[in-house]
Amino acid sequence: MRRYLRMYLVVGSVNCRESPLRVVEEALNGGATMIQFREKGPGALTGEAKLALALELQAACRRAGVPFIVNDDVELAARIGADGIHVGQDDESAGAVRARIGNRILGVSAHTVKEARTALLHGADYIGVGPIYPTISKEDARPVQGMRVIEEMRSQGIRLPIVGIGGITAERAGEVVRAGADGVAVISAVTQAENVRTATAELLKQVTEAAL
Ligand code: 3NM
Repeated sequence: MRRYLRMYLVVGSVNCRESPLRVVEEALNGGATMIQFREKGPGALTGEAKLALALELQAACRRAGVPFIVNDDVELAARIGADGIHVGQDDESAGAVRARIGNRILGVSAHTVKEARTALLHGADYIGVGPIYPTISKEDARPVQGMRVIEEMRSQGIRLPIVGIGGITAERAGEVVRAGADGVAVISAVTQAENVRTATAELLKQVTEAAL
């Protein structure tokens, strides 16, 4: 699990300046280790269009041998046979999701040590912790946490795989890993980059070097 979290791209059509398929393909070429389809925010696709895009992105991930995770939408994940699902604290309870998805990957957003412990009890395979820095990509993001929360989780004995999220750039990725994360999850640092492939590769490099 930990190696899938190194350079985890979270993406939806709303985040992309060009076709989401092209963004995902280029990120995979740059070494993205896992992809999450997060179709949220103003103008997000729904229904058949959302399904069609999910299938397109899933196919690209399969070609690359990289897990494809669906954010929040358990129905969609089940329908397409996604490799996993990521849920927040406000979404369907992680325990209920685990019961529905069997041994597929379950990711849960956790903001405190208590939420991390609960996620573990509910069978999470990893937790997403953030926002580490201010983010432009999530309207209802919680207050910025900084890296302290990751350090605190580790010092309190949370051994679950952790991916940091929120405002992470290549310059900041190393310190997130040194604080105790296994990798970084990003939207804008990759989707808004001039060159998606090289931006992804640089993030992966920073994480890998910091993990040594
Ligand atoms: N979840 P960017 S922050 C999807 O704190 C998401 O749980 C967050 O986008 C959390 O890399 C966030 O552009 C947005 O800041 C991450």
